[in-house]
Amino acid sequence: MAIAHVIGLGKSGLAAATLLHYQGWHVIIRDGGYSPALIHQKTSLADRGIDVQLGDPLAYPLVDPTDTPQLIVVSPGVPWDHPGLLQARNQGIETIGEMELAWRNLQSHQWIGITGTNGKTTTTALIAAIFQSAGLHAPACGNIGKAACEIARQIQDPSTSDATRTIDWIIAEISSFQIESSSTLAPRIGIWTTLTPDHLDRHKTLENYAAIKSQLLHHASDQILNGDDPWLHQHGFQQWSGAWWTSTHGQSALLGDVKRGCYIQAGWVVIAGQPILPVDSLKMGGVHNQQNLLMAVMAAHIAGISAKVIAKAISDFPGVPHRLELICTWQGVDFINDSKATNYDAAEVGLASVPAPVILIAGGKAKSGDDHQWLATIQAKAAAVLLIGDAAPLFARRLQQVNYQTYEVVETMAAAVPRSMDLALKYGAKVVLLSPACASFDHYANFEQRGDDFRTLCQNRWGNPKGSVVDTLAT
Ligand code: UMA
Repeated sequence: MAIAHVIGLGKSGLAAATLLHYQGWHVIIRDGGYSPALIHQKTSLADRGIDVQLGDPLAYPLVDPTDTPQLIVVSPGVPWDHPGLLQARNQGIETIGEMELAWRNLQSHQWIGITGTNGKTTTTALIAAIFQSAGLHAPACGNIGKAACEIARQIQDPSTSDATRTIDWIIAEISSFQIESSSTLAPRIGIWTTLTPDHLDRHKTLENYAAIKSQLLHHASDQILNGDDPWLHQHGFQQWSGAWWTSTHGQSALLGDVKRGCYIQAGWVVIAGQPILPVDSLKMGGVHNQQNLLMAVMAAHIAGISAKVIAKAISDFPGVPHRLELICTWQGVDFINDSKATNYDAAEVGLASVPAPVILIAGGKAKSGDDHQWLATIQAKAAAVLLIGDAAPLFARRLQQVNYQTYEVVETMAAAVPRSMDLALKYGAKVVLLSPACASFDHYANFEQRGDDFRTLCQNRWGNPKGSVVDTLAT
């Protein structure tokens, strides 16, 4: 029996291992971690015939060469240039990412691949909602939270219902980690939302990071680019002159040789002179969400979906969990969960989109990046900042350096939520916003768990759930 190693036992690793096991491989999952949750997983996977090695240093060659795998499938969170993976490649072992494995199994279907530093989750969710409204089976997957291999497994399993097994489009949010480990991934439509420095601990330079994102677009048959993004505007035009460009600044602002694309004119989303929907039918605020809307509408138009269906889907769209998600309103104060804002740019965009004055909850595991614009927006809009997590001392220092005094180090979410209401009343704030500008791994398994904690703490105190969100992953 052919041996496959799967590196990492998170969502991607589990989905890849399950798929390969189903296809008859002898699967061994190797994970560097050793936690009670992983030990529990190992036991349940052993019952299903999948071996797990925890606390694994990930090195090749193996002590017993007869155990050498024919294939290694790598989770996105494992560095693609990990020394163990370099050793494996030097030994000639085929090494691919989980997304590449999904692509190899699903490439007979039409894909939309959405990448970019920020905006990709909302754009993905909007596209999935429009396509689903059109009666298409178009599951969202990838970085948005459902591993693409899970879909591959579902459609191959005869016990899955026929409706689930028939796929019209795959709507995949694809991170730079997933692109760099997927050399043949070639979507029908590639979308690039924004580019600002992120993940530079892994990609080293902005140029490397941009080159990885470009790869997805180069492999796509049609490209859609956000012409309002400063980096794409400056660097994308030469390279993508035949692409579909989008702009919130009207048709004359469209880039590209033929100036084709989707734009906002007189309060309407328009394509080639045809009004599609009023821009204010989208309930999510902020110019950045208008940019996401334009890219989603453009993709739907290319796929042949009618303006009527697009307009209805957008007006019904309730929002995305953890992305400026309205949790509840108490005494006129909106509590908003923007836990997905894991870097300075996303947090700045979140803060800029809500009405001032704001009580901001920020902090977690700090990331490298340029915080100047974020600090300037805090000075302009935040009445007070509550700092949580490992980044609290660093953020306190940075706020002091820009002469911002009304911050408090509260350390935990459980302390931040009640304190935020005291401060909202004191300063007449309209909004309490969790927008961390940090990864979550200091206190939480992921940003979803952090946002869920905030939501539960708010609803337990103030109930009155107001916002509801679409579960785009359910299909
Ligand atoms: N691990 C190792 N060795 C390492 C690194 C990790 O063994 O060197 C192990 C960890 O101990 C852990 C497992 O790998 O048990 C975790 O794997 P993972 O980090 O790839 O996480 P998954 O649960 O598989 O989730 C991944 C994506 N995570 C990352 O890219 C970091 C999820 O994106 C994605 O939703 C999921 O696959 C399904 O496709 C999250 C993310 O943070 C949202 N993405 C980054 C972002 O948006 O900024 C790119």
